[in-house]
Amino acid sequence: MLAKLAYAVGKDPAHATDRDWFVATALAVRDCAIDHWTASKARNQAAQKQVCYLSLEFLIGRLLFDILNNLRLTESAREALAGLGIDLDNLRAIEPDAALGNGGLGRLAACFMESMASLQVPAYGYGIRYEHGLFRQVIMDGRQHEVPEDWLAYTNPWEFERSDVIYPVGFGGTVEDIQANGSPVAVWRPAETVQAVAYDTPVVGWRGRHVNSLRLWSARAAEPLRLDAFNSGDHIGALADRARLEAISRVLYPGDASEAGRELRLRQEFFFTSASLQDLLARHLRLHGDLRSLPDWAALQLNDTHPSIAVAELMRLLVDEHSLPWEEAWTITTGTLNYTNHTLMPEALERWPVSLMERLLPRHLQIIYRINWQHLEPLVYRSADNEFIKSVSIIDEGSGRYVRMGHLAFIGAHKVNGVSALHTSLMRQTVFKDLHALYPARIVNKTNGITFRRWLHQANPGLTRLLVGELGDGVLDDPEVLIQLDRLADDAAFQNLFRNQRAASKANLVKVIAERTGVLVDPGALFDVHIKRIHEYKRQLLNILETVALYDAIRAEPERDWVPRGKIFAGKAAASYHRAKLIIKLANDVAKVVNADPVVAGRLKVVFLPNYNVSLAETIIPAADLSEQISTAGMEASGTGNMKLALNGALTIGTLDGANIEIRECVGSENIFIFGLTAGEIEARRQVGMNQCRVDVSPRLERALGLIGSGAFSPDEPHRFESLVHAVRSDDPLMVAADFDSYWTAQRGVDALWANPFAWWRASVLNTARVGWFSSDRTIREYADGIWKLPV
Ligand code: 26V
Repeated sequence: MLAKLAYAVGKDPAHATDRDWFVATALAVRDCAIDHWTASKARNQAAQKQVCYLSLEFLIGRLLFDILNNLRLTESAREALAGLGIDLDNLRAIEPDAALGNGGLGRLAACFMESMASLQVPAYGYGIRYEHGLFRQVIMDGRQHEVPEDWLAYTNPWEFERSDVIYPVGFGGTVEDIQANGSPVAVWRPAETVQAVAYDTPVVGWRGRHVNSLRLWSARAAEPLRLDAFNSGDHIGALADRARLEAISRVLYPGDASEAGRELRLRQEFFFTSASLQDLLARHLRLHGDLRSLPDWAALQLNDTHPSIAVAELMRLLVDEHSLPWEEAWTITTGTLNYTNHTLMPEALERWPVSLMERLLPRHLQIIYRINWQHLEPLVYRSADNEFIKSVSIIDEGSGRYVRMGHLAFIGAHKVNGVSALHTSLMRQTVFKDLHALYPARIVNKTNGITFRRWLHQANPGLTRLLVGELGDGVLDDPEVLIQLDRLADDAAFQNLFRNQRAASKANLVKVIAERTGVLVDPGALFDVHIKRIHEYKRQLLNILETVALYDAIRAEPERDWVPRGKIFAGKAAASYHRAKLIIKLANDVAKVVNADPVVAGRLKVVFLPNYNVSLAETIIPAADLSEQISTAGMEASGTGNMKLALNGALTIGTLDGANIEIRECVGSENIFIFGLTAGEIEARRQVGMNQCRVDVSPRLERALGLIGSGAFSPDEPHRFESLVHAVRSDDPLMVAADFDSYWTAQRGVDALWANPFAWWRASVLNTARVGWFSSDRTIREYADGIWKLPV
């Protein structure tokens, strides 16, 4: 550490800041991973099929404890630093989060990378090295403001720039058909070319047994500046091209939906997909010499449709650049690619205007047309129904012409998967119904998981020590060992120890809340936690309405023995998503009034914690008593926060949506609070048409809506929340009114269980005991077995 401080950071201990110590420590720890990394690469090359995980997002968070923990070095590092008068936990807090993702999809990619390394699955993660990750959320006067994030400002000690690994990526231009050896060949002449430069980060697996690489691409202009322009005096113009090209890897798109029509986004997608495929083919040729064996040696996973241009780009590389016949190239492509779908919401399904595709990727559009024709031709010949043909076509001609990226990915893939049992079955019944009829074996389910190393061992070391004490070291290696806790669920002494761990985490969270918001939450209160992106379908509004109704009820009968609650919200809204931002304002306005009201003091506190990110999640989750998973049924593909919270012993209050259904199967229906309409019931209502079966707004909900709508929480602007209230009262598309009463009743069931500590802590222990199945190690084994055909 001292040597790193001196020779890599260039400081002596007398002048070193905590940041200097962090960098020195990280570099020393990184050294410990390098030999494992080199050995792993040698093993990979030997004779193993490799996974390429293509993802526009990797929501990694901090890496110091990930690597220390997986190398089993945490305690020795702590001691070594203590000897130098440095506290490891202080250094931990200095590392900026690598926030190269928006939410669940990006975090899943990070969990999968960790699990693949831990299971010794040879894998490359491929993505973009954004200079600026997801914005920092600042709350001012209760409203969200976005501040640019700058994670690379003080160097990134984990990465290696590979200046020798560079690929050209073209855009625009023309396609010329020429004859070569008597056969036609398409030659794409791009109008401009940008270079993709590789940056590698080691991904250290459990006990250091295996280390994979996360390879992120950075955009660099081939020409640093146009000398002719510079020499003729146009100094700014000489640099303009460079700035424009390098903008590709400048910033993560902060929407959590695809935003078709944004050219830069399509450039990002093609940029990293093309570079990754070129890298894969170069490696394959080096090792195996013949591209026809690609499917035997590589399995590619497309994380959502963002990299789905890979279908056309792999065809282009094989046919145009490597001169393979079309049919052979198609066999290779469909034998190698796989696609994971993460949402069925129509607004979120990616489609690109044909005109944009034609301008930016003219050769790819030709290839897409040919793929589409080879896919539709048999249907046309057998005179299939016209509506059916339209619905399975890659080109959407409904109004305007668009390329449907989900269809492209589906048709080009060997397997297509959903991320929970319900979501996969809805894929078969809705968005991909007709494609599923054509390719009935293609859709498979792979229910999401989370890495227990980060979400239990690192985030909750106290609970982990308790578990190791009771169950032995094996619980660190095999999540299924947790099931042995079942027998301790009724043991009052164990319950007490379990409870003490929660109390310690709550005390810590109370401190963090006080520091960041000034609100003092009673550590003895039930911590009711709703943490995730702010989205209407996730129904933070339903929770706020219940909060207001509870506030109203406490004020009406302050003498009753109410269960004290802390309602804790956190999450970011997309910068342009006005209704989501208004929900944040409402949560803050309600918090202000409730927290200042002496009548409810000691019974109800409401908190909105700013800037939710991976690190804040690691602080909140171990302290949660109740986990809010209350999306409108059928809309949350899986959820993964639900798994993290249950693993740490929080009871779930939730709808029958996403993986909540499978969580209920594992923990038992008596250890979870389920409420609300099912996806099937909601679908039936929609069929009838909303008007015929409008729910009555119950008196309790009516009062809550009335308070919000009349400005009780926004006296400075009484109509501020009118639009939110109006939506619930009128067509209620997200079933907030329809589910309110059943949610209220479920919440009172929560109160009743809390009032019986033995029963509560029994259920809490059983949650931790029974969710071993949600380890991402299990998920990765299923991908390896069912999709990648790889031994694990
Ligand atoms: C985006 C949008 C945008 C427009 C409005 C609606 C909407 C809904 C969802 C999305 C998310 C896009 C993809 C995504 O992040 N999906 C998430 O993937 C997680 C990992 O599989 C999963 O746990 C979440 O349920 C799913 O929302």
